[in-house]
Amino acid sequence: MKQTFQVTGMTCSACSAHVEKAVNKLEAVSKAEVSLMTNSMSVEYNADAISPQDIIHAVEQAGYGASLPQ
Ligand code: 9UX
Repeated sequence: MKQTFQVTGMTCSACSAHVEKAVNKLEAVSKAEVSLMTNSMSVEYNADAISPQDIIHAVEQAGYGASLPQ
């Protein structure tokens, strides 16, 4: 499935690359695209294998914040 997240804590373009890399590293993720402009991230992943919380955790492990859109 495809899910959009809000991302916090990114200030430069290397930040967005870090977040993208951390999420793309997850086995169940086929594509993660981060936008620094809109502080958002689009993720295509296998929902049978991981949950949005797992993706949020990966972002947090990389030193940033993520949440589902309000
Ligand atoms: Mo840029 Mo982001 O120098 O954690 S990589 S601020």
